[in-house]
Amino acid sequence: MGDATADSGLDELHSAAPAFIHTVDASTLQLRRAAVALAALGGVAKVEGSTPEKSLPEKSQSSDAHPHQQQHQKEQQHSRGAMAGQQRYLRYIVFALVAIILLFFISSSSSVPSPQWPTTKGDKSQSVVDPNAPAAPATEKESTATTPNPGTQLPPATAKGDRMNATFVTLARNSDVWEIAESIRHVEDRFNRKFNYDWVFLNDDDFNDEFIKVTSALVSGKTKYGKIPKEHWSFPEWIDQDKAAKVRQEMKEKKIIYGDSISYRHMCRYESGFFFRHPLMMDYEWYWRVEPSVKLFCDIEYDTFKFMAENKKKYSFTLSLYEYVETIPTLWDAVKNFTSTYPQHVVEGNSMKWLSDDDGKTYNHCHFWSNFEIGNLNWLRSDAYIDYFTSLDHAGGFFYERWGDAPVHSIAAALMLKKEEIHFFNDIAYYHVPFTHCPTGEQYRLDHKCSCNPKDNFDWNGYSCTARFYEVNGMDKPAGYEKEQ
Ligand SMILES: Nc1nc2c(ncn2[C@@H]2O[C@H](COP(=O)(O)OP(=O)(O)OP(=O)(O)O)[C@@H](O)[C@H]2O)c(=O)[nH]1
Ligand SMILES: [Mg+2]
Repeated sequence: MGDATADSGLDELHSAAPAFIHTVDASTLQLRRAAVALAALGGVAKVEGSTPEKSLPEKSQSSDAHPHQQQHQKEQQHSRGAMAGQQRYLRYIVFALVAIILLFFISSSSSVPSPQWPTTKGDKSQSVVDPNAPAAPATEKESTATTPNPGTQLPPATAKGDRMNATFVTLARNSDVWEIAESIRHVEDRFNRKFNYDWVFLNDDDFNDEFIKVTSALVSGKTKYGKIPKEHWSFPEWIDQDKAAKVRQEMKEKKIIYGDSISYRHMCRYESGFFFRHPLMMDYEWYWRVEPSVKLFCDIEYDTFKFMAENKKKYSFTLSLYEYVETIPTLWDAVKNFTSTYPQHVVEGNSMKWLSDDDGKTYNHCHFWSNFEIGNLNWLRSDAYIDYFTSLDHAGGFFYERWGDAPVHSIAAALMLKKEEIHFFNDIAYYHVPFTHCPTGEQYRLDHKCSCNPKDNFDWNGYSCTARFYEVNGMDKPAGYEKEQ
């Protein structure tokens, strides 16, 4: 009986239900069915507990009344019974409606998803909302969560015109990821976001997923990741291992920086003779070398690669200084051996005066600091440069001493390029620990939103070779340089 009552009650109520009830979904309807069943049961309980007759007021029902009166009483009783039935029906409806409305609100509030608050760490979709959370990795960018920082795409390049066949290049270990991330941000913010040049990363090991994920998210151009072939990162067969090990021990005792490091030596040799020959680099004509933890302090508004090409430059620098003599005691002898074997590779109008105070007899140790370089890859791939590197490599100084790629590149540029082919980028404000190049000239610094302190500029310091570069090239030093000496 209960089921039938509930169902019939439901049918009655359904037909009388307000329109909004028809708009709810199936699960809500289930709940509402239960509510109606309850309401109907409530109605039945009421019927069983108090009959309609008993609920009506007791009037005289004497049998000796006038027949008309009896009829009247009958009619009254009949109409009272009908009224009682209507009132009862109305009560059921009201009771059931109240129950439905109550249950509807209860079920609604529990079936609508509650707002999620960003308190749970480790939940991907929430961590991007957490203002204290670390930067969202690439996979989190795919989250559908709305965040207050939705700009996940790098803005399009704004500089008009063609691009050069050029790339940034970085030699790095996986452990350098955060230091190179910092450098990339500087380069992108000050220059590359406007040009979107590619970036090649080279490593003697495989790059891991984190390195690739972090760096590719930061670079506006294409990123490419290459592994260095073993033969470019190992001891050549002509190197005497015992002799090399003895040197490392001696340099360690003398506390020469990186003096006992094998990997540093492989790195210097690789940067001197191989990076420009890596298959990934073969696609390009121009490169800009970037190391971990470097900074750019001023906006660069023009295409530096195009500048190099249009002005017939092949090599460039921002900082120059004297090399640590202990690391290159026989380098100049090896260079002289090369120039006497290949005199055709030494060009007229070169920068020998920048390298030597006595026409080439001795080396003054000036070099361009090669952690920053913008240069021409075809020059490094030329016979002249390859003969030069091969000659030095056979002399063994990368392992028997600790020749750096900076003096190796610098001597090559100074002897095998015309002096006009080497460019000093006064306008590229640059830092690599511990030296700063901050452009001389206040108006330039203001116009290009520079953030370096001119007092930190190394150029006019006695340990810099940049003043000598100006003199050798017959250039006027920038106005105001005296104040920075
Ligand atoms: N893959 C790889 N890269 C290296 C290794 N050693 C150095 N490098 C990279 O080679 C470049 C020069 O190394 P650095 O350690 O910066 O050498 P540095 O500039 O003389 O010395 P710092 O003052 O320490 O910067 C950087 O881009 C390094 O990330 C190595 O063993 N493997
Ligand atoms: Mg470095």
